[in-house]
Amino acid sequence: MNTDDTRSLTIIGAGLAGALLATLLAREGWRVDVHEKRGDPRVRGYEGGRSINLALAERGRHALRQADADEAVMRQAVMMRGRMVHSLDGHQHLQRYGRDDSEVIWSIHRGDLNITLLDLAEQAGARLHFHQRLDTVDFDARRARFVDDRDGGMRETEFDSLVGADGAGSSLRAAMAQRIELGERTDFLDHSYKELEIPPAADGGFLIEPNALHIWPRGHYMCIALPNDEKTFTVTVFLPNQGDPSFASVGSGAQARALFERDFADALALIPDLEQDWERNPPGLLATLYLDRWHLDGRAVLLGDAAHAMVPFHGQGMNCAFEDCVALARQLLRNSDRAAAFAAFQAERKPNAEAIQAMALENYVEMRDRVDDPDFLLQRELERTLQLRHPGRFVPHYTMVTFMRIPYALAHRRSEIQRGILVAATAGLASLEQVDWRAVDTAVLERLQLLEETA
Ligand code: FAD
Ligand code: E1W
Repeated sequence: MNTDDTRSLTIIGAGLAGALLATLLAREGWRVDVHEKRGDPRVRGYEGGRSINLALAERGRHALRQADADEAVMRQAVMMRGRMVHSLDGHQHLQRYGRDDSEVIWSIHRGDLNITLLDLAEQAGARLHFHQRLDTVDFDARRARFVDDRDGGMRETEFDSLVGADGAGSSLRAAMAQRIELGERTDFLDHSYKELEIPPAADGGFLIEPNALHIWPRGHYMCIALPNDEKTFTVTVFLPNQGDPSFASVGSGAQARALFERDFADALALIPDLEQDWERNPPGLLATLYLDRWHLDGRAVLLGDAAHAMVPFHGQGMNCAFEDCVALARQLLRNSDRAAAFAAFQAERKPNAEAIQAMALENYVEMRDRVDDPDFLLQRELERTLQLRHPGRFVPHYTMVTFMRIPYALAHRRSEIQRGILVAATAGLASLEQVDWRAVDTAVLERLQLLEETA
C-alpha cells in the first residue's frame, strides 16, 4: 500500500466520469490508477464505428472547464438551439431552448468525448489499465481483484480507496453491498429504447436541420434525433415494452417499417437501414437507481450512474456525473479524512441526484405527449413573458436545469411552484391576452424569492 502518500486513489471504470475524475485529481499531484473492463478505445476504434451522441449542457461544460477539457470537446460539438417538433402530418417547428445562441446545448460523440478525456487523464499522469474488469474486493486487506475477459487472466492490486465510476451495472456497488446495506432499489421504466441512424445527404451535408434536437412526440411513445459532426443523426426510438405499439408487438424489421410508415413517415424516409438496425440489438433498458448510501467509510465511494442512474429524458445523466466529479475532487482536496470527504460528497450530491432523477422521469411525459399541445405552448409563452416581467425571480424550468448551475434540488422546488402558477394562470385560456396579470404577478412575488437570495 501507499502508506507514505495518502493522496492515492483507484478508480473503477474509465468511462465519462472515471476519466474526468482521474484528470482532476492527477492534475493536483494525486497518484491515480484507473481500471477499465474494456479495451483502450484509442487503439481499437470505438463501438464498431457507430455514433452514439449525448447532449452536453452548462453543468457538464463547467466541469470540463475545471479540467481544461472544454475546448477540445467543443471542437467536435454541434449546436442545438431548440427542439424541432415533428407532427404527424410532417410539419416541423422549432421551439427555442433559450433567449439567444448563448442558451443552447451541444451534441457530442460519446466515443470521441471519452477518448479526449482519456488523453487528458494520461497527460495529467493518471495510469490507465485496460482489460481490467473489477471482479472481487477484499475491503479488510484493501485488495481488489481484476479479470482480463480476453483470457480470464487475474490480477490483484492494493488500494487506499476505490471510486466506483463503473456505470449503472457497477461491480464495485455489488461488492460494497456484500459488506453493508446500501438500501439499493431499481425502478425499471416500462419503456425501452433502440438506436437508428440517419446518414449524410448525397451532397455530404445534413439531411435535416442540424442545429436542433428533433422530437417526434406520439403520446405514449416518441423518437428523438441528435446531430453528429460527421453529418449523420442518431435516432432513438422510445417505446413501451408491452401493448401496441411496443417492443413486444414490433419485433421484426418489417413491423418496425410499418410502425414508422404510420407514425414517423418523415423520419422513415431518412433511415435506410431501419430493418437491420432494428433487428441488430435488443432494446436498451431504462431505469432509475436509488441508494441510501454511496460510500463504505473511507474505503469506497460511488458516483455517476453507479450511484444514481436515471432515465435519459432530461439529457442530464452525464452532466450530473461530471458535477459529481468536481464535487468529489473538491471534497478530497479539502479533507484528508477519506470517510469524512466521502460523507460530505454524499451529503452534497445525493439530494441533487434525486431531484434530477425525478425531473428526468417527469420530462418523459412532457416530451412524448405535451410538446405539441396548445396548453403546453401557452404555458411556455407565459413562462417566457414572466421571465421578462420578473427577471431573476421567474426563471424557466429548462433554463434552471440546463443553462444554470444552481443545485438541481433548488431547480426542482422552484419549478414545482412555477408550474402551479403557469397552470392556474392559463387554465381554460386560449391566449395570453386573457391572463389576469395582477393575480399572476402577486403569486410570483409571494411565492418566489429572487434566485440569488436563495442559492
Ligand atoms: P458510464 O459512462 O457507463 O461508464 C462506466 C465505465 O465503467 C464504462 O467504461 C464501463 O466499461 C466500465 N465498467 C463497467 N463495469 C466495470 C468493471 N466491473 N470493471 C471495470 N470497468 C467497468 N446524459 C447526458 O448528460 N446527456 C444525454 O443526452 C444523455 N443521453 C442518454 C441517452 C441514453 C439512451 C442513455 C441510456 C443515457 C443517456 N445519458 C445522457 C446518460 C449518460 O449516458 C450517463 O449518465 C453517463 O454515461 C454516466 O457516466 P458514468 O461514467 O457514470 O458511466
Ligand atoms: C435535452 C435522450 C435525451 C437527451 C436530451 C433531452 C431529451 C428529451 C432526451 C431534454 C429536453 C437534451 N433533452 N429536450 N427538450 N426539452 N427537454 O435537453 O438531452 Cl429524450
